Amino acid sequence: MIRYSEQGSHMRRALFALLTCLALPMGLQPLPASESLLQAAAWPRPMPRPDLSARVPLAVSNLGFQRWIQEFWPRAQSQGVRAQTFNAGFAGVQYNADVISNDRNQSEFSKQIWEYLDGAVSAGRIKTGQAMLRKYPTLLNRIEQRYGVEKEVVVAIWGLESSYGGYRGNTPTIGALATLAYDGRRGAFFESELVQALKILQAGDVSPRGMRGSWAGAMGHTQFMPSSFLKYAVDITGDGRRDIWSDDPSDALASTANYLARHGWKKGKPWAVEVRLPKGFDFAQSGPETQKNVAAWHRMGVRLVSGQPVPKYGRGAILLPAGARGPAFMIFANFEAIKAYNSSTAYVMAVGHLSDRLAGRPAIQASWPRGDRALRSSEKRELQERLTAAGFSTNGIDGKVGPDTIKAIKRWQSARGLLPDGYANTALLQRLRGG
Ligand SMILES: [Ca+2]
Repeated sequence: MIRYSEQGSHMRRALFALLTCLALPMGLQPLPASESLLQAAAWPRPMPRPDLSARVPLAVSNLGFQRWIQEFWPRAQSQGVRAQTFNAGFAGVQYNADVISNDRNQSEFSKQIWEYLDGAVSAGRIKTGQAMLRKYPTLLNRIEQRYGVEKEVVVAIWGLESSYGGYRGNTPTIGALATLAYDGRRGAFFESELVQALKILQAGDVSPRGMRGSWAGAMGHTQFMPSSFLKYAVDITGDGRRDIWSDDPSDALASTANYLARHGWKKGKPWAVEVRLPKGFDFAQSGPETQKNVAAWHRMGVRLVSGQPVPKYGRGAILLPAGARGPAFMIFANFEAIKAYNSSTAYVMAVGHLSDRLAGRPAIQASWPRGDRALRSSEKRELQERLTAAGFSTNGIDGKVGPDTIKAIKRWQSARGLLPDGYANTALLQRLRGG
């Protein structure tokens, strides 16, 4: 699922919501009639967009926003949205400044993967997940049989996406997506999602009032974006509606299993197993791009943490989420299926590990390098700039350590005769600064 980071201070969000309320004009804007919407193409271009980061009065933003909705109508219509759907969907919709404040809040600080996993796979989340397995045995077994996805994996995604339905989000989806589409940062993406959301309303799966979710447009128990809903949502209750929003999680969980199945989930295979690397392991062979059969890894001395051989699960790769000094994993095809849901390695590991714990498998055995602090995004940008300047391109400077940056680090480490584990920490940055 394509999703935005939704971390943010609840306190700050509450304060911003309060300011927003104070700035709101009394009453809601009247809904433009479809006739006026049809004239929209003849409207003059809107004024240059206000600088939203300077927190302009909301009424100004909302005026431009209402004009944008008028301009958007013919584009929606050309993609099959009917006027009745459009008007019902946009009834009372206002520019949502809170959505933009969340979108702009890219924290300078990020969590280390072990801090993320501590929270994501906490004792409380494991316990609640076990309670959910006991609460819905018939439903979960039916989903497992129909889609071929283990119930613990479906429940793990549920636990991470909405704390088992506890935090599904209460932001009206049309307003959130329209605000993001109007705002322009990734506007084309959000406009496309907005059209898909209108099509969901048109199909009758949910009412405009009932279509709610996160500020970034992710909806229901397992936080589907509208485009994913249209491709993968299913009606397992048989009432003719794919209802991922209501308290009953049946359709949402079946839809999640369908999503994983359609992204290649293989029942009976693990997402990963924790392994022990031999002394003298060639770290240049680590990373998701180097796939080998289990037998080939076995010949190189790779074993389960217990010392036993890794069972024949097919092709796998060695993942070192915290470099050579942290735990090592052999990841398999199911890792990629979870990654289709959310591409962050930390997310995939959290889903995978939570599902393992729900199935009664043990905690991660090796210890994390907990003394390492997370790099700030300014430091990550500096790291990327220095690697690129040294001839090891990171394919852009975005302040995020993704696959290209990890590859560049590994090549730089190899060229310097260092252990090429691709791990970015302060020690690596110090070495890069040292020339
Ligand atoms: Ca249903």
